[in-house]
Amino acid sequence: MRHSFFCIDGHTAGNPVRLIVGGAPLLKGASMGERRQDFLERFDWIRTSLCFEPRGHDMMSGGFLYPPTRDDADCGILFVETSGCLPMCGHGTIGIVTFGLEHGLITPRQPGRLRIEVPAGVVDITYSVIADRVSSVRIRNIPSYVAARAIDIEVPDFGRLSVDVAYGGNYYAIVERQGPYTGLDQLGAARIIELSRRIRELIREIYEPVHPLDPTIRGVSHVMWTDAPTHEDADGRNAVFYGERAIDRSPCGTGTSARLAHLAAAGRLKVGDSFVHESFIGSRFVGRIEEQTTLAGHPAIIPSIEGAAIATAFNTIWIDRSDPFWAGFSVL
Ligand code: PYC
Repeated sequence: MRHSFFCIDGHTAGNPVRLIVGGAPLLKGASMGERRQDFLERFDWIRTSLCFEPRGHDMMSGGFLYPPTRDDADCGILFVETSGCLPMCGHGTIGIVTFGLEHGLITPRQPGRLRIEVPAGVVDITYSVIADRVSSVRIRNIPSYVAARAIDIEVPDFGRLSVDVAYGGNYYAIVERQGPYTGLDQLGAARIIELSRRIRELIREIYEPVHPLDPTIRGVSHVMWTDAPTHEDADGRNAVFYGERAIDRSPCGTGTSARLAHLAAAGRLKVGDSFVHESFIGSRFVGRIEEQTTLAGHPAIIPSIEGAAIATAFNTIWIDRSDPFWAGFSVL
């Protein structure tokens, strides 16, 4: 049996985005959060087939557009990635909105504005168009907060680290320069991946953050290493690890949101401040603290992230059950 998925492929600030236009399964659920659970229970093979090798790779990420479950939203997004179905994905939203608008798949009620339902909540979008191309997308993201501070871990073959955990749509272990960590370039990509996997495991053994309003969102999934910027116009640089072998090529939208909450909680940024975040490959998002708020009693912020995406291909992918690798694989 052959399943066909028509996709628009592209990237946001260098990180892949695969918008799966044709072949989305019908999902049960009264919210995008419930539909995410249904997808994970019944259709996760679609994610693994389209994201892992041989049809994808370690960084593959994307999503489906769905009709929203609420009247005040223009559309819904379900994210798929090598690491799972994320509650929210910033670079993915920028890409999906860009490709969706450029190809007539999303019709805004008000030009330049969209309201999108994602599993983590509702995000408001503003975007600019130049000559039929979406030139930038700004996401006003969900409430972001610091979940834990100063978790001490001993990382074998590296040293002792004190790590904070913050939420920006996913839970991030944030590692700032300290002791054995002297900067991204000193570590290099292969070592960042190796250490991040260990750090995530060590944190998972002792601490599990749970979203105060949605217990299906839980656990540290991503590790963010922070550093000084290399570009004059940037305020900080990061390497965000996800899945089993990926470093985000973009500055990471939910990671930037978590970092903004982290810096605000430490008094290093305040409402109205911008923070230009540089990725491991030098691409940039502009983050901003829009508002101070609370999330079930936790001090929180509403961050926004702005970036741009480029479509690179139409891609019809077949999944044929007679292919021994129909469900995808990953080499660790
Ligand atoms: O942009 O939010 C993001 C993201 C999550 C994982 C990779 N990118």
